[in-house]
Amino acid sequence: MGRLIIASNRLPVKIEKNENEMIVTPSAGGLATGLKSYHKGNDSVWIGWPGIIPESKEEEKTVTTLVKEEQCLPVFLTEELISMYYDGFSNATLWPLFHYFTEYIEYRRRYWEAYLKVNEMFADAIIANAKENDRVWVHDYQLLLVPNILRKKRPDLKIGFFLHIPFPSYEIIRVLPWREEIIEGLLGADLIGFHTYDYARHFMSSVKRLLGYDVDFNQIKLENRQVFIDVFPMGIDYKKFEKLATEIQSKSIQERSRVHQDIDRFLMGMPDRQLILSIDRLDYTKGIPERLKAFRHFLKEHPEYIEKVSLIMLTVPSRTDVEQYQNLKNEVDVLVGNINGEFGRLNWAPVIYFYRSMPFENLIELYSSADVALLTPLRDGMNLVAKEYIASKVKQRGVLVLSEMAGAAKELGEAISVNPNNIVQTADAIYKALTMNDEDRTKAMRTMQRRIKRYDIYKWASEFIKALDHTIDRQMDYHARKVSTRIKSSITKDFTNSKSRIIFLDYDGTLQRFFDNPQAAGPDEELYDLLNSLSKIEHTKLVLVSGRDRETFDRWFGSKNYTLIAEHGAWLKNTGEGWKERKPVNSEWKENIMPVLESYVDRTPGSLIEEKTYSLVWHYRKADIELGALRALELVHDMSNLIFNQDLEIMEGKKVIEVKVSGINKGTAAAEFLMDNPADFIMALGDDWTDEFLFKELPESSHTIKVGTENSVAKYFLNNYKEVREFLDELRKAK
Ligand code: GDG
Repeated sequence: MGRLIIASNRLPVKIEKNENEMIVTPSAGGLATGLKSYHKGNDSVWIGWPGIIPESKEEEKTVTTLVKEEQCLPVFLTEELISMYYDGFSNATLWPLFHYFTEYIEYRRRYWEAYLKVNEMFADAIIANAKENDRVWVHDYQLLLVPNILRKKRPDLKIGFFLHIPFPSYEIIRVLPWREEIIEGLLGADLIGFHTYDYARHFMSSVKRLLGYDVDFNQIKLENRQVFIDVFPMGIDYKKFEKLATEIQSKSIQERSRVHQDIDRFLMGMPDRQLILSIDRLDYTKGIPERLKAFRHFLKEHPEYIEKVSLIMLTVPSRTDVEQYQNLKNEVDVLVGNINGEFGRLNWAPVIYFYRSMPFENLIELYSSADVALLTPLRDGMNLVAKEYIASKVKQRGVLVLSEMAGAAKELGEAISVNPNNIVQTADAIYKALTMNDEDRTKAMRTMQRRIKRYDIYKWASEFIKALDHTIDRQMDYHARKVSTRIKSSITKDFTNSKSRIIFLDYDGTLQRFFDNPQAAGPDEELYDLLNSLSKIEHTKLVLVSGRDRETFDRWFGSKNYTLIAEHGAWLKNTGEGWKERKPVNSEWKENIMPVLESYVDRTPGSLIEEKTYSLVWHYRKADIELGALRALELVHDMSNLIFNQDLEIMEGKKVIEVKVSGINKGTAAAEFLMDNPADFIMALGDDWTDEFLFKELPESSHTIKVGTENSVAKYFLNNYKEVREFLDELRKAK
């Protein structure tokens, strides 16, 4: 197992200072547990804030030495930085933004600057400790910029990132003034993991819309590398919960803790009493007031449950200095008071409310005693409490009511699902949970247990690391095919040593960049100069092979000293000759196809039709990215039916769909040309799907180069038209 550097805002240790002594205890949090075998093995290290501001240099040294024993490395932050980076940008800007609470977002430049600074501090600490080719795993929304800072300074590192909270839709993230920086920050990683596919999908859509990068399934194509996106729903230490719950259940009454005895007394106070449990940090994302309102509604609708059911609500204090959290605390206090005032009895309270945290053992006692867990966040990345409850129900006598807005809802389909904003529906769900028969409870619980047990925190961590390693293999594969200096010099050598040469060149995307308006994409002076001098080299033929119509090609290159193949091989023009039609056909078919394409133009703003002798082309480069892609799928489907039994075919290019007469392609045209013009050096460059015909038809010894990183039969690839021009320039200079 290779070395791993883990980075998260907080170190997995607790530091307590009493009198003059410092005590460090490792934390038993989920992340620390899951990563233990990676962290503690092979001289790995965990980098993060130790949760303490040292009062002197000496204290700083002591903390550093103490946490080092736990294989941790501290990043020390000042009070000012904590307030600006942590309370500020992380918790007052990103947290509400990523959880869809746009009205709470604070936009402050000073917060952003501190965030940038702390992310740089983290990256520097990582770099100072990273050996060559180490793996780095960065966690969560406080460190979104770290991957890219690392990538720039240390491209050798293998960087993974996992986001523990939701990634919001593009419509939400677009409001952030620093949205591009945030996304670029993340794209420094090789692998980015999310809890659910929805978050991954939102991220990929934002990448496309904000930065314009191509996204191909779960890969983002950058200029010189790819970023992989995947889904890893975080699990829990299942066996630990199961084991403790089993032990607790088997304890005699006298051996039980005070909390457990109180629970027993409550349950025995009346026959058929039931307990509902909720546990969360007191956070506005957790839907606590909505939950209380639903419980109140339930008691109103079902007075028969008075004295028979209580809601134990454990809310852990969180971000207590922040105004919204103080307001929320007041709101919850008032609601709990109202409900208890309205429905309570001398010996019974409908809501048993704790505003504090509890020891782990008590938590398990609550989980294993509760008949129902009522977890109703308005937004939640995952919600581990739901999984912990399931693992603790060793006798399977429990029902989970879970918000559909929690990431966990994607895996826990057997839970009773609610929209937490729907008070009536949630109240109904409480009733349904309390009245569910044993058989149904057991069946649902057992199914969920099996699933959660399988994909536990260890599996989660190992799957991520495995995917990171695999990603790196794929990056290496990618670099092996890239036209490197070594490959360039071998092609150049072959070029200079050969007696006769042919270079096939596609135009759009290969020699020139894409323009929104294809007519604006004519050659520039630099390109003319490059092509002219290449074509002047003795015994060298330049062949431009394009899907372009011959009129345009004639205008741009008609007078030049190179061969032109236009309209995917339908027309050919040798140097100094006129255009020759390779396969004469009639154009009647266009009458049927044109109205269909027009209907697509009408329904897809920004798209347009181009007519060529042998084809009709629908361009959608200027249309909305997602609408364009959707319509393209629809169009291909419609067209496949329409052209059935006709001598036509559909070609899907880059942001174009072309319906054309079949049997005509760049490959057959090139093969025909080679029969009349044999050569001992053949090279072809193209970026499009249609260029694959060309690569396939050429003799095995040819040098085939794809422009772009999509799958191709070409031997090598270059990233973009700029790299093509640079390479051609080197070639002409070599001769
Ligand atoms: C973030 C995302 C995502 C709670 N009260 C006590 C206590 N806890 C423990 C629970 C559980 C953890 O805290 C809470 O985890 P959640 O997942 O529910 O929520 P967040 O803290 O908001 O975490 C979340 C998570 O990251 C992981 O990716 O699921 O969506 O917001 O483990 O048991 N533990 C003890 N006493 C308490 O009183 N000992």
